[in-house]
Amino acid sequence: MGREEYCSKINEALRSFAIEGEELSCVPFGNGHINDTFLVVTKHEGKEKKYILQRINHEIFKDPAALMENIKKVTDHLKRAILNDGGDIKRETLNIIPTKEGGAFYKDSIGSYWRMYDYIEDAICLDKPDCSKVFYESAVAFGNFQRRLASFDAKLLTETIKDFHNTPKRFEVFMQAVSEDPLKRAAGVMPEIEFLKNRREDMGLCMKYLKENKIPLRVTHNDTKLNNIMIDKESGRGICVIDLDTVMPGLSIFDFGDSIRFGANSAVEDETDLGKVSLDLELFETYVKGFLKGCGGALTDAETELLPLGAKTMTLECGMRFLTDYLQGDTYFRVHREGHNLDRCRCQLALVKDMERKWDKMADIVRAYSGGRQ
Ligand code: ADP
Ligand code: GN1
Ligand code: MG
Repeated sequence: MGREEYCSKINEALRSFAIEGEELSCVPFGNGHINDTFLVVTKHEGKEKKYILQRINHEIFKDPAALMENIKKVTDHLKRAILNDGGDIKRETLNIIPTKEGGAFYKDSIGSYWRMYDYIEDAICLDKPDCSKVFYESAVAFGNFQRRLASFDAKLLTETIKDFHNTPKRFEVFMQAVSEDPLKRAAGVMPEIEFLKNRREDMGLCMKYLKENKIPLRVTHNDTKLNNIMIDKESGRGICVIDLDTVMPGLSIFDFGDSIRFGANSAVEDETDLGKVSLDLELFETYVKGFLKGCGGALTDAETELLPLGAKTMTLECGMRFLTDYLQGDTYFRVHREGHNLDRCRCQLALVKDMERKWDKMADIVRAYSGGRQ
């Protein structure tokens, strides 16, 4: 779609939502890899008001109506829990702006799906923690999120992406991409392919433990990157968990693990200087402490013990997903440069290597905070 056509679709979408005031601007916003996000500013009764407008990626989320139904149910549940905790429902969860007809999304004339949220004021999103307090607070917030959803009936949710964190299934898809190799890229990434093949068994362990009922299936976020949480500018607290597209039944250790993969890396997710990539053990410890506190004793002993494995599995899985996308021609994750997915993959694999070096220390840290000693 050309720029002009895209702008006309944005305007069509904007006209369909029940927003207050006259639109002043609408600009691309945030660093998400999946949806198209815009910051919309309007003027209402002399005051500026901000909204988030998003075009839902319906190549990836095949049933946006069911997805929005999930978000409606989850945010309604969260609002009750937040009120119970004495919190502020305007700032501590996403608030859907309805269309003028009362719907949760708008389908435009070419079949794209749009939604709007209230903009969460005086809060920021980070791609790297700027201090350990921020990371601690994000851990508490993701832990709280899990605790607040513990009483939510998982059967009410549609699986928005099938087998999202089914790592063995992801491995099969990866191997298929290697054998089909549509862009003839596999020859250039043999060390990465071998690295992943050598860890096939390790990366299937969490799903094996789930099958054997060693760990429970819960309602989880499934995409717990630091930039999926809003940090209050004044207090530095993790005020609101956002990006609820993948809230589905899942593993607590994967929510923990994805946060570690992203936020406890001493480098950014797409760092090309692999010498800078390492697991920051202080940040790891900080997150363990905050997450266990937020979960409020809800995790079983087995889940707690498996936190390091959750971190390693999410890092391997994410590296494998980036490589799969690179082999398939960069059709899933938004890329900003040639070889971007390969850079992201190499960074994840370097982080896995460092986790393997620090494995005993990771286990010691978790042990020190388990048993309610946080
Ligand atoms: P994606 O699925 O593409 O990652 P997100 O829902 O995470 O999309 O949104 C992308 C970015 O937009 C976030 O990282 C955040 O910076 C910003 N954002 C999203 N929702 C809000 C909101 N309600 N208020 C303020 N900023 C938001
Ligand atoms: C995507 O949507 P975003 O940018 O928060 C992806 C996650 C990956 C992440 C890697 C729906 O997250 O699973 O871990 O990129 N989301 C989806 O940065 O695939
Ligand atoms: Mg996001």
